[in-house]
Amino acid sequence: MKKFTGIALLLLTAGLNGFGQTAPKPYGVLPTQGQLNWQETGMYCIIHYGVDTYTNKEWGFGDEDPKIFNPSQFSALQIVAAAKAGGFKGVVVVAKHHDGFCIWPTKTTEHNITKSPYKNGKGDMLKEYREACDKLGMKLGVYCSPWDRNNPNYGTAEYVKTYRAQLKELYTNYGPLFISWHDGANGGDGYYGGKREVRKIDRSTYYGWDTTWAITRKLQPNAVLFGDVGPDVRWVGNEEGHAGETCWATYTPHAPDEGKIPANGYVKDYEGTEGTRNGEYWMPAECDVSLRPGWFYHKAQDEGVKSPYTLLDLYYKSVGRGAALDLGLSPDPRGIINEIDVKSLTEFGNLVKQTFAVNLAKGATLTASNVRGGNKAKFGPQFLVDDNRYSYWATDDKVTTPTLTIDLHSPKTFNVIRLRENIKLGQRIEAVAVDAYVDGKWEQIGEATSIGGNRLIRLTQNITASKLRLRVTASPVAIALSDFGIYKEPVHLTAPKVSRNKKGEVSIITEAPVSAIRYTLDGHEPTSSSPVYTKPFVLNEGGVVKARSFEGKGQQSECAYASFGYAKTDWKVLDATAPNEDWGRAENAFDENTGSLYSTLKKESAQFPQQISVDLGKEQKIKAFGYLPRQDKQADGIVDSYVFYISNDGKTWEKVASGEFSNIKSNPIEQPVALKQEVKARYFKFEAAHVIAGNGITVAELSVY
Ligand code: FUL
Repeated sequence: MKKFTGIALLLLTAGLNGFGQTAPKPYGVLPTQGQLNWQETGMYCIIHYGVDTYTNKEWGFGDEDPKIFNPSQFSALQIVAAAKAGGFKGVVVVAKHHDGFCIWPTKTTEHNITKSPYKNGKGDMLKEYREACDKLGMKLGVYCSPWDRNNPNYGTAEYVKTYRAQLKELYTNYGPLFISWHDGANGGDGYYGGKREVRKIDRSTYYGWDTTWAITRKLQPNAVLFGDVGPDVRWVGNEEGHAGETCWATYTPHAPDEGKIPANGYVKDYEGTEGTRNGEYWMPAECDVSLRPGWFYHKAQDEGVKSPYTLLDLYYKSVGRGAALDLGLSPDPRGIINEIDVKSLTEFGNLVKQTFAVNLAKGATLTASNVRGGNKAKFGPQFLVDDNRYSYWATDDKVTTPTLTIDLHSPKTFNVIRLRENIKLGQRIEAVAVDAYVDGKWEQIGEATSIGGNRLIRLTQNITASKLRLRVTASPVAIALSDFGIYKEPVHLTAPKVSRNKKGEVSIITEAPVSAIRYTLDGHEPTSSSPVYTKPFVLNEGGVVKARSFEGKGQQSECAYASFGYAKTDWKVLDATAPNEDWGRAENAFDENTGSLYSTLKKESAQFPQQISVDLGKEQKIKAFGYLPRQDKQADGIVDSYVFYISNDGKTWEKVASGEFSNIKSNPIEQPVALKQEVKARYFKFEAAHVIAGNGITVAELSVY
C-alpha cells in the first residue's frame, strides 16, 4: 500500500509537471522590479527650463548671471498637468543643465536659484515639482548634468565630489524618484569660474560611475538609472524619438575603441537603437525627443511644435517597439508650457486614449495549437485578453512556433495589433506574423520581430475581418505571451508636404488624392475658404507656407508648415575650401536638396577654419541665416563652431555673427542664427572653425532669411 502510494504520488507529480504545473524556465537576463515599473510607466516628459530659456540657447556657457532667471508665472502644476494631459505618467526635471545653474537651493555651488530674483531667492523649483506630481498622481525623476560649464573645478576629482553631493541632495530632499537621468554630453569648453578654456575628461573613468550609481541605489532604491550605458535603461542612440524596427530589451554596450570600458558619452551609441539579442544586460531603450525642435524654449520655434499625429507616429516607433517615450517639454520665459504646446499634447493624449480604449479582441474565442501541459486553466490563451501584463499563454518546452486563431464572431475593423510577452520570464519571441481570413482564405496582414514588453504593429490600412491568426515564427524556447489586442485609430486625413526647388517654386503634395489642398502665405492656418492649391508657385523672397488637406464633410488634416529663406536661383559660389570629390561640390550647399552635400572631408588631417562664400546675385536684406547639417546620420564634417560674414564687394568682409551650434551631434536639425540687427549685403561667408568629427566640413544646406 505504502509502495503503491509512493509510485502514485510520483506519477502524479511527474504528470502534473509534464502536463503543465511548472512555468517555463526564464530565458536569458531578466528585468528587475524597478525596470518592470519603468516598462509600465512607458511615457514621461523631460522638462528643460533654466538660464537657457532666457538666453535663447541650447547649451549655456556657464557664465550666465542668475539675475536673468526671473519667471513671471512659473507653475510646476501647469507644467505637470500639460504632461498629464498628453497621457504621460511622469516628469524628469532638469535640475541642472550643462550651464551648471541649479534650480534648487543647493549647498554645493553659489550658482543657483537663491541668487535669482525668483521668490526673492527663496524659491525651490524641485519642491514645487514634487508637490505638483503628488497632487496629480505623476511620477518624478531628475536630470543633473554631469558636465558643468560653470564649475571652476570641472575636470578635477574635487568636482566629482560636488556632482555626487548634488545627486545626494536631489535624492534625499524630494521624495521617491522613478528615474535618475545621466547625460552623455561631457567635457569641452566652458566658463569654468572665469577660466574660459577647454576641459577634456576621460569619459570611461572620470565620474567613477560605479561609485556614483551606488549612491542612487542606496538613496533611491526604486529609481532606474538612465544613461548611454544604462545600467537600467539605455539611450536609444538618437534624439528623434524612435527605436529600431527590431529592438531588444537586452544590450551589451561597447566602447568606440577596442578594449576600453564603455561609459556615458563613450559608447557605440548607434548600437543602442536595436540593442543586442541575448545581450549581457536587461537594459531596454528610452527614446528622448523634444516636442519642439530644440530642448529649450525658443520663440522662433513656435511653429515647429510637433503635431498630435507626428507624436502618435513617434509613439508607435518608441512605446510600440518596447522602448519608453521621453518627450521634451520646454516651459517658455513665463515659466509655463506655451498654449501651442499644450494644445498639441492634449490632442495627442486624446488620440492615444481613443485608439486604445477598446480591445476589439475581447470576447473572441481563442484557440491555441498548443497549451503547456494541456493545462488551460493555468496557461491557456484566455490570458491574452485580460488586463494583466504578466498572466500568459505558454506552450510546452518543445513547442516554439505555435499558432493561435482568434474568432471575433463578427467582422471587426482595426489597424493596430498589440502583443506583449510576460517579460518576467525574459524576452523570448523573435518573430511573429498575423493573418486575416478574408474572402475565404488566410492572408498575412502584418509581422513583427522582438516582441518583449510591448509591441504595436500599425497597419498601413484598415482591415475588416472576423477571424485572425497569430503565428509565432521564431522563438528559441517555449513562448510566454501575455497580451493580444486589436485596435482602431480614429480616421484622419494626412497633412500635405511642402517643398521648394532651386528655382524658388513651391510644391504642395499629398500621398493620396484629396478633394482640396488649401494654403496661406500670411502665417494664418488655412481654413475652408483659403485659396486652393492648383500648381507650383514661386516664392522668391521666402516666407511661411501653411497648408492643409480637405475632404468631404468638413474633414481637414493637421496644418503643414514650412519656412523658406530667399530663393537660391541666382546664387553662385564665390570661393570655397576645395571639395574632396565630385559629389561634394560646393553648389550642393544651396541646391534645396537636403540629401546632397558640400563636403571637404579627406583622409589626412585638415586645416581650419574652412569656408564657403556665396554671391546672392543681388543685394538682399538679411536678418538671419541657417545651417542644415547632413541628414544621413553620419557625424563627419558637422560644424559646431562658426563665424558668419557679409560683404558688398566680395573682398572685404564684416563679421556679423559667431558662436557654437550646441547639441548638433545628438540633434542635427537646421541651426537658425538671428543676426543682432538686419544687414544689407550681396555676399555672405560661412566659416567653420571646428567640426564634431572628421577632417573637413559637410553642409547639407545654407539659407539666408
Ligand atoms: C543631451 C543634452 O546635451 C541636451 O542639451 C539635452 O539635455 C538632451 C536631453 O540630452 O545630451
